[in-house]
Amino acid sequence: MALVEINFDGIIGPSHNYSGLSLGNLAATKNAGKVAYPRAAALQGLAKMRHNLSLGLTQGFLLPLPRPHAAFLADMAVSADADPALAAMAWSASSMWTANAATVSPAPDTADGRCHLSVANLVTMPHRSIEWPDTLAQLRLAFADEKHFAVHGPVPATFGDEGAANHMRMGPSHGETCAEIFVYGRQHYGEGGTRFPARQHEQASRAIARRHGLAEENTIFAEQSPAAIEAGAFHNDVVSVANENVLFTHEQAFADREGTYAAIRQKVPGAEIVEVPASAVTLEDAIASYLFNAQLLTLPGGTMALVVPSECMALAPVAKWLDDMVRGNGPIRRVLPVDVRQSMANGGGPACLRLRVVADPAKVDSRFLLNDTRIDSIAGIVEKHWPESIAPDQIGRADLAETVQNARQILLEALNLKELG
Ligand code: SUG
Repeated sequence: MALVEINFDGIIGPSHNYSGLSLGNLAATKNAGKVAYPRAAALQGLAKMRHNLSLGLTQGFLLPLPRPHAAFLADMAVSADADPALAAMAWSASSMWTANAATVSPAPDTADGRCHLSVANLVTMPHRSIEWPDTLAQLRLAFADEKHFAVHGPVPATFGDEGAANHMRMGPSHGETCAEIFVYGRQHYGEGGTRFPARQHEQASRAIARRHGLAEENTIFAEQSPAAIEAGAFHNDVVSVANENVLFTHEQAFADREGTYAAIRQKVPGAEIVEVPASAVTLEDAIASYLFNAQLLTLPGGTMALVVPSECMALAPVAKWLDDMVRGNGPIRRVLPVDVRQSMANGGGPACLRLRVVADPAKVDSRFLLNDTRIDSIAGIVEKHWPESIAPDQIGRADLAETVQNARQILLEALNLKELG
């Protein structure tokens, strides 16, 4: 069985807009009310997928969810045009950030030797809490082979779970047993307390580790530093990313920096921790550039490359740090910038846009896997049917709702995935 890392990127949906829905996500709140460009956004996402495919990597995708979410508005007893805030939630294209779709424990790590996926409940943000039923339907289809996959429902909603964005895997190679690192946040109340929500609950992470059948000796639970959450790192993947034996992280990512590094070194023989000190790149610059919301990838030849948002090149301390890193002798040998600006303006960088699944591609429903022909076909549909722009006052309008629904339907038909309609 050939286990490889497959990146499932979310196709950016036709209702992509900027509604400032995520408290603590500084880009999203800063850009609230701006005009969004769904067509350009989706084409940027597809260009990133094409880029990774051209590197020789295996690439999959997940589909946009049905929007506007009529059942949510009905449950809230409002009509689409009655309450702009609720309408924006029902219209959000936030499922594009598939790093929040599920937590994935590949077969070599689990007790029953299957790859386990737990859909994330995303309860902290109302617009994201409505994603999981449709995401689950999609995961059950893509990973329907029960001999190789176990797809779980969400953990109880009282414990917030944001999926793979707060989960890392480290070990000698993707196909071998690895340590799984779960990063959770804690709310600190009172004087000196936190303004922003901690979106990943420790108990959600622990429940997932148990249901996935992970061995205790290969599991680490680490608290995210409250300072990082305060600075706008609403998920761990805004301040850390791991691949095989390498952790690329900001000095202020974890509440207990030394303890977390020690646990990693103990459980991951040969672990290399590439730490960016705050003296070189402040937490603020790391979050503004999304330096760590990068895809750390092992290329087919074995070289490790970092796919970063192009914003990193525009911020001098970050660009310098990356340049010095590549000139040095570290494990990350290449830096590859990509333009995902439309997603970035909502706080979603290259790493947010993908869900990593280590599996044998032959066991995945092939309709969810990409090749150049399929990307061309998706891009053609986006060019023709995705709205060029969405201004805030258009959200909730019946004519735009029809355009958005129609665009998704055409995509489902072209991909032979009508059962998700
Ligand atoms: O949940 N933004 C997303 C961004 C998710 C990024 N994902 C990872 N870090 N893995 C969020 O905060 C903004 C939508 C709006 O405001 O219109 C939003 O949902």
